[in-house]
Amino acid sequence: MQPSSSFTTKHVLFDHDGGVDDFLSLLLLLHMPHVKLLGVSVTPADCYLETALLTTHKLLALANRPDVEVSGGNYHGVNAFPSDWRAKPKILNALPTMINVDVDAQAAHYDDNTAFIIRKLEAAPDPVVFLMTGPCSSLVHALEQAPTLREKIAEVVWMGGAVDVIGNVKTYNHNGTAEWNVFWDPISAHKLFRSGLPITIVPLDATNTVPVSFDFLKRLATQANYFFSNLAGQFWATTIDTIPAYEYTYFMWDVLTTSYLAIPEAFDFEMLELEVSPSGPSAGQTYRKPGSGQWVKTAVGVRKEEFYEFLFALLKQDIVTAS
Ligand code: AGV
Ligand code: CA
Repeated sequence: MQPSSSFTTKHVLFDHDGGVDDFLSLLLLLHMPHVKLLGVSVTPADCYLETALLTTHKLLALANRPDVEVSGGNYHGVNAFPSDWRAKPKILNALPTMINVDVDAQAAHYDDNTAFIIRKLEAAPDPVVFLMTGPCSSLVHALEQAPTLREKIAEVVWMGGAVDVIGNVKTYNHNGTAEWNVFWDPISAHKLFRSGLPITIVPLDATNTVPVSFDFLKRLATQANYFFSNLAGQFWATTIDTIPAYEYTYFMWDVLTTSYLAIPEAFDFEMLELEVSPSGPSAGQTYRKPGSGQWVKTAVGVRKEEFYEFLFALLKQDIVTAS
């Protein structure tokens, strides 16, 4: 299914953390006709920042969108991602389609994405959708510095949380209830869920239903004559080595979350009152707190076929020559 062109334009600020599905999310955003991408901020969480900035710039170059500004963050959360996960997306820059894409050497410099977010929100003509496919620290820190800019945010859309399912953090001193994007900086997440901002989350409750499967990749490969289907297939292939352990299986976490911007009607939502544990063995857990939590629009399911058809159709579009 194609995204409906009758949608009004959405101004989107995108904050990602450099995982493979974060980059697939960037590809999707660049294909959505109703999305005006105002900027990309990279939080150095599930990645190494230099590599992630390079990949971001290479993808923008391939999509002929070097005009989209990019900024990296310099805050590091309290619970670091495992090094092997952070190093994994380095493969992306070595793929034949990516390795010779020339980007400015400046692309890999350290930066202050908090100032960047503030500047972009100030400049936005209308309230924006703030899409986060990594931890929420950058947004929370930006709003702490410039609280009035919350008026410039129409909706926060976040891949984060595990409400009625177990988490995907498996590490020392933790009871397994948290999802990684929340766990990386549970203190910021705790603040976000007390901010009163309009928040939509796509937690593991929804993403667990969409693992990256061989069947999906096989079908995508049948349309590999389309440039971006081919590229996306190469990206996804790098994630497949971890099946079948649950904690290590690659799901369409960020891809599903980003698709919400185009096919909201394919999702089932519940309004839930939620809170986040800021510390302790359950740090980063997103739990129900009836009566005193923050109301959060929570994705609890998706019509899978609709979602997959949407991906197949979108990745057939050619944006290489678009200006
Ligand atoms: O918890 C899901 C988040 C998503 O934003 N990330 C990966 C996605 O980009 C962390 C994560 C959980 N399990 C992982 C993760 C795994 N097996 N490999 C890499 N990252
Ligand atoms: Ca991510």
